[in-house]
Amino acid sequence: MRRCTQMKVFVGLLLTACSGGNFSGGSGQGAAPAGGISGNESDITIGKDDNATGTPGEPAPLPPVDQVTALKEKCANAQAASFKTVEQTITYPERKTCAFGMNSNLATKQGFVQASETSPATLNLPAGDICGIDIDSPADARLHYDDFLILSIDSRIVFLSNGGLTKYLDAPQQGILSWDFTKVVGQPIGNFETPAYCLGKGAACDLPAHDKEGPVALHLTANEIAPIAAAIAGKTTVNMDLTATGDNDNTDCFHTALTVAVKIKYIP
Ligand SMILES: [Ca+2]
Ligand SMILES: [Ca+2]
Repeated sequence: MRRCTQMKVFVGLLLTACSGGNFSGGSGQGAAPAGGISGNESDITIGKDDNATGTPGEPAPLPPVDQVTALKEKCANAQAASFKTVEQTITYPERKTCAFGMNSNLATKQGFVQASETSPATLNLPAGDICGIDIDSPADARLHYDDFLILSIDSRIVFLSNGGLTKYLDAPQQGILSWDFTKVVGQPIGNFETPAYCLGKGAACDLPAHDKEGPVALHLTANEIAPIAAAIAGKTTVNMDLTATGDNDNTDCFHTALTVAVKIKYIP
């Protein structure tokens, strides 16, 4: 299964690269390796630069609260001129149908979370302290999905389109929920129309409801993103995956193609 996932990542990158012009200047791609070979001794830390060998789906552990608080304060107190931004365009191609009864998926069962399928992507990280992440589809995008959709960065949930499923997950740590399909598989959905969970109560979070079409707009400030930012500090890339779930229908584990611009604000 891991081999398949890695191959999907590889193919996804090829597709993105071949589509041309999607990377806005490739600044994100250029910045990350530059930081990695800077020779800064603080970069040479065990476990910090091992994205390629890390276990897929295993998030970097959240650092202690005081470290996260320090990052929030650094972001809050920085002069406007100290911030830089990198932008990357990620396209998740359309995907359809659940492989019911395969891998971690159960057989079909109406009204239960029986299956999930993931469209993987890789987010390039700049070298520095991340103070905000904006994720925007084009305003006229018509994202549509069935049953539910989860966007995660390093397996930390950015949004989960049915907030009712959060009760099956581990309790949030520092306000951060982690996506773990093994925790929700086989659980009753309850209400298909429960509103979405989004990271950060105060953050802008727009996404279409179940069985609706619309754009995606998520604007995460340091207040929301700092625990994740501190956890992934030192990495040059991180998984940013889109997962769709299903209960029993042929039309499940479905999402339309989604293109998002990911703008990362950081202090070099
Ligand atoms: Ca159904
Ligand atoms: Ca369904």
